[in-house]
Amino acid sequence: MAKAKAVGSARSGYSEIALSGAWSLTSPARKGTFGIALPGDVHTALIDAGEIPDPYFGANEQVVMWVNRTPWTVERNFEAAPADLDGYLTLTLSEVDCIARIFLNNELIAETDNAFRRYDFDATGKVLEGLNTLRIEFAVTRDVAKARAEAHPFPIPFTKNYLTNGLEGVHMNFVRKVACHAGWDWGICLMPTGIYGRMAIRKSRIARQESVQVDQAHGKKSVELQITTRLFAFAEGSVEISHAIDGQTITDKVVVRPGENVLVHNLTIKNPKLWWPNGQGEQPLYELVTDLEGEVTRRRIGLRKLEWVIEKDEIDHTFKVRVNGRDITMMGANWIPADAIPSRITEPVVRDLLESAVAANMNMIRIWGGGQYEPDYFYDLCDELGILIWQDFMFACMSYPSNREFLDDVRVEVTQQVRRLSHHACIALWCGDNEVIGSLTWYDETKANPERYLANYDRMSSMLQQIVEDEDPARRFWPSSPSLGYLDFSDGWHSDTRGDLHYWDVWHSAKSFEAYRTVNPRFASEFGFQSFTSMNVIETFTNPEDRNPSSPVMENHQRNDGGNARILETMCRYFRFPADFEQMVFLSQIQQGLAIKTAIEYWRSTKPRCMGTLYWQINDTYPVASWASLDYGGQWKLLHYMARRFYLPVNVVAVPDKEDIVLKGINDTADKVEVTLDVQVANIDGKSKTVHSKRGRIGPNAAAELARIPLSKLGDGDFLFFSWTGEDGRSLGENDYFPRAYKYYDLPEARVKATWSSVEGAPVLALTTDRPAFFVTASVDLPGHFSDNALTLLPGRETRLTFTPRKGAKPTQKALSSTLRLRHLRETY
Ligand code: BMA
Repeated sequence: MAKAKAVGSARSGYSEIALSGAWSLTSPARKGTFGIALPGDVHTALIDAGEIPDPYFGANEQVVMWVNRTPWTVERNFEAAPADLDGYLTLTLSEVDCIARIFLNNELIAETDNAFRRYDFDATGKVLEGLNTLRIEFAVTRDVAKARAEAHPFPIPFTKNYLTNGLEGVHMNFVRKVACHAGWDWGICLMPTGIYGRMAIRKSRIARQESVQVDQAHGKKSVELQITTRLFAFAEGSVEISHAIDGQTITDKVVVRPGENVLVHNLTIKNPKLWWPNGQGEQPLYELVTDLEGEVTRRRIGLRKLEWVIEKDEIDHTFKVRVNGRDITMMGANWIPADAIPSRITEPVVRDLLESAVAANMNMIRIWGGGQYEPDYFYDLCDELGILIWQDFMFACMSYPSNREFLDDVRVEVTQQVRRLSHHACIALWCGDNEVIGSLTWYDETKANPERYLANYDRMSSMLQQIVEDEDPARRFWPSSPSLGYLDFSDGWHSDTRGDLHYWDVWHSAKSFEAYRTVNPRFASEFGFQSFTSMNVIETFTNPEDRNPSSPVMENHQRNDGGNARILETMCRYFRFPADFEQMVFLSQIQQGLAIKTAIEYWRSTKPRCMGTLYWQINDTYPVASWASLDYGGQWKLLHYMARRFYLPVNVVAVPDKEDIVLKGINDTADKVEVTLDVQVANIDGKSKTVHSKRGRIGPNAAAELARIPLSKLGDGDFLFFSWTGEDGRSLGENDYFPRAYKYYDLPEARVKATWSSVEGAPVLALTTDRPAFFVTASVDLPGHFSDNALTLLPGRETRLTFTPRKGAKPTQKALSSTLRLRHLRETY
């Protein structure tokens, strides 16, 4: 029997019996008892017990599908000492996934229904001295969802986004659970069951903490903090609470009454050290310690004034972020849950992914509405790393019910989430949903009765808006992504004068990459292009005979109908066809990088019109062909290397303009910059001539034309190669531009040479070439990433790369050298 550990001290009045740890797992429908670690999920327990194979391998998705059609029960014993019981008890369970009945000592004491909520059940008088048994019985979510959908007065279609590979589909709009658990157009369908959040029995003398929120009002040299604490009191009485921050402590004795009590305290921080997004300044954090009679919570507060500026301008309306008075262009990507198997979402995994975002010069991540509200450590990491968060509420791509019961449940969910997260400096925007407005035009049912579904939509949307206005008035609510504004239900996939844009015509409608330059978004919050996941990742889920783009296994690991064909067909448009499977995988990543580079370089160059680009998507939930720039597991695909360059704060990009190629300087810093731009017309035979070499100036936070090269200067086999240096002569970057598709160039068979050396003990890889070589990419079979990749190498120049191993790893020079692999475009055919 597991013995529960009590925390807190008897004197303080607060203590906890932790319920995390070893539980047993059974099913009324199956034989056997297994162990399960909670917080955790059933799939992980069954994998560990050898009951199911790796769901990510081959086509095992269907092999393990029975798991989510089975009801599961978890159970454990715990002991309570007299000291654990001399107060009021709360059973706190959060992220219970999903519909469950909770039995304490065989008595049904509570039910859960919503994986996005924290449940606090009164367990006073129900926990016995000595041995207790807690049992949680989970229903089969898909069956409950179906029954609810059938009982609803009119049909509400669920998203068909994930119905590839013969999947049955789940009415995910009738249950509050991570929508992509049922699969998505990049996601496996596992429909996991489990508990992923806090699990404890909390003993309070009279009251417990519910939430602590911190509002900031910025003055000239000080910040006023308003700390709003919600307590739940079981009885009337007096309690003592304190808040300590920056060397100041407020202690207050208050009389509480049964139910919710709201306390407000004010503090002034003088000479505040301001928090800035990545690339704009530091991220100082002040620790706020709240102590309610021994129940201690800690929050880290970044002091910054954040505004989302939506104002009329000569185009239509701005859509931009202003931090501490400075307009800042958002650069980043969309985030989906870090793994399809919830137990695998851990702090180190998430930290690694977010650090890769920062390494690619990103300053914003959008947490997409078909995934989850992320755990506390996610937002702590973003505060620490300077990543702003566009936070969707969890609704995506379909209509949801708007009856009283559903809205009441969502009201609690969203109120709790806003109260949990609002103190974080990183949260920039609350957004109602992902693509729900647009989805009204996707389904036969919604198209046949648009008034009904629009009215249904507005009930939820207006409730979400009111919650944000009431709970976090300093932050903006944005109705949907994409949206054109308040009560504006027009097409956010093409209008580019206001609001945020999802531009999908290049991937989903097979338009050319140049089509990205036909739209001029104010803020592009989604656009993407797929590639295959890297070869070493493909090897983890295939047998050698599966390594073919139209094999059943590769098609199973492509969840967007026709996706592999789209990748291959696009290759025919831009490249010569690759020689074999491995080269095709590599070329697919070149192609993906090129598509997104085309979009982002152009949109950034239109600044201040466009003040944000978030490509779809940064991560994967399992190994799959997708739009992600990081492989499942965190390895950098070529797009991620290219993102680091196209998101450079001081960048120079080529934009075709009729008969010219315009070289535009982009400056995202708050100071003006002077760069010396050197432009060469280079030929694939290795010859080049300088056509421009001049100093140019780019104002603070601006884009400016630095040079204009007539296209007529470029003959057959020519391309532009340009580099720029700062005032101190230091190289700031290099870039190139091919006026025609690569397939039209007779690329030479370049021999790229790599030499390792050691600089201050760190391994450095020097690359040279005898002829021009493109998208030169070094890789090693070790976790980590190079300082750069997907490089253009010209003869007579040396490019040096360093390798950053993942935390904790210390690769030997031998391991680096023996696993080094170089690839480049010419080698693919
Ligand atoms: C979007 C997203 C997701 C989807 C992606 C790719 O618009 O919101 O629903 O995965 O497109 O199709």
